Amino acid sequence: MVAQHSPRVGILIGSSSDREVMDGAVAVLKKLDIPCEMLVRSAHRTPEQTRAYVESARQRGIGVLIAAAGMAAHLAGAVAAHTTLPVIGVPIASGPLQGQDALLATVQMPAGIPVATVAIDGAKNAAYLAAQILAVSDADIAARLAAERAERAEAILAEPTVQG
Ligand code: RP5
Repeated sequence: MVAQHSPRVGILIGSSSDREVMDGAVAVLKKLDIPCEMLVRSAHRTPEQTRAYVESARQRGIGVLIAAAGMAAHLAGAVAAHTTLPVIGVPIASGPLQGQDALLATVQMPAGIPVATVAIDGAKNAAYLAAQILAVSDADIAARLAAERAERAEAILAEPTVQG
C-alpha cells in the first residue's frame, strides 16, 4: 500500500551542482500538485546506491524517473538500465562543453533501453513530460495540466497588441 503523499516522480541529480537547474522541475511538479523527491545519486560516484534507489522506486509508488547530469552524463542511461519505468533525461550545461557532451551522452541510447531526453537544462519540460506520463492513468493530473495550459494561453492572449 502506497501512502497518498508518497512521491510519484523521483528526480536524481548527478551532483549537488545540478540542484539549482533542477529546482525548476520540483517547482513545476509542486504547481501541478504532484509529490516528488529529488536526491543526489551519481552513475560514477555512487553506482550501487543509484541502482538500489532505482530498483526500489516502483514499489514505493514512483511512476516516472527524471535523471539529470552534466558532462559524461551516464546517469539517465544507468537508471534506465535498471528499470522499465519511464526515464526522462536532462542534460545539464556544466563543464567546458556546456551541455553539448551531456546531450549526446543522454540521448544516444541503445535500442530497448530508452531515455526520453529533453533540452539542455530542460528541467521544466522534464517535469511537464513526467506529469503527462502520469496523466495517462490519472484524470486529476490530466485536468490540472489542461487547466495550466489554458491559463498560459490566456496570459499570452492578454498581452497588448502594439500598433506601429
Ligand atoms: C556530472 O558532472 C554532474 O551531473 C555535474 O553536472 C558535473 C559536475 O559535477 P561536480 O564535479 O560539480 O560534482 O557528473
